[in-house]
Amino acid sequence: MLLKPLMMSDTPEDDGDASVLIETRPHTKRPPLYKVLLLNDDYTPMEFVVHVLERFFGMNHAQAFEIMLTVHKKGVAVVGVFSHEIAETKVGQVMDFARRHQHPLQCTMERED
Ligand code: TYC
Repeated sequence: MLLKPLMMSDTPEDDGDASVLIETRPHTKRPPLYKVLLLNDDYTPMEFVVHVLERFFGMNHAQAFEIMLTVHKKGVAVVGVFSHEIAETKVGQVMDFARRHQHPLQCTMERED
């Protein structure tokens, strides 16, 4: 919210555009973050999912295998949290890579609360 400081000369008519605006909001509003989710399916090979997690999410093999198994067992897992632009890029990269290899792997994003 922007407030114009009250001046001695302030009147309803004195509303000039030379006045100083003061930012009164106490905290800077941070942009929202987005969870990138990987979904299970019955056909994508486990090794392919592990490779995706290593390639696009910077996980080591053990981390990638663990997350892949979580998705396999639970149906979905968060594989990273990013700005909107980075999350969109990751989702696009995974979806393109899966399609190029003819696997039905699905990746989506969801705004964090
Ligand atoms: N369920 C798959 C299988 O049994 C493996 C898999 C894991 C697929 C994670 C997708 O996001 C996924 N081959």
